[in-house]
Amino acid sequence: MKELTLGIIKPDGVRRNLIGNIFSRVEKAELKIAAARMLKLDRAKAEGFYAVHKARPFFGSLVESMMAGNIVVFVLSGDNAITRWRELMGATDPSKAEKGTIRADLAENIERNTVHGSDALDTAKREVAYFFKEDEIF
Ligand code: IDP
Ligand code: MG
Repeated sequence: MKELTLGIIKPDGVRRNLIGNIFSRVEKAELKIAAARMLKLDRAKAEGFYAVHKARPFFGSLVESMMAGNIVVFVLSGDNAITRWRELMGATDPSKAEKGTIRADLAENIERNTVHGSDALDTAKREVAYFFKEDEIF
């Protein structure tokens, strides 16, 4: 099934010049970049994005790390794009992620883990709409 999913290159990834490396992996996997933009999150926007994690002990620190610098938000489209992008990313904790995944190869630690990806159809819908209008997605 053709899906849209939201990806983010987090501040640690942008700061370490990894945009091209990450987009190159996306292209090699034959996912289509249907929208992309660089921006910096303010506190309200970062907290709103991660609202599901509000009760977690790491929430405050996660929000700070997402506000620490520029990010690149993008939409991927393709068959099973949600799962395929999660597979490219690897597990949340880079020390547990499979070799060859973005997080295993590039991430700094479990919090500054370089990339985000939506985890299901409903969250993908919400997250894509959180950053992009329909007429910005190609
Ligand atoms: P995901 O990004 O792989 O979907 P989630 O469980 O949704 O992982 O967590 C969202 C983000 O919160 C993670 O990408 C990571 O930046 C941060 N995070 C998750 N678990 C921890 C933790 O145990 N310590 C610190 N940060 C965490
Ligand atoms: Mg998640």
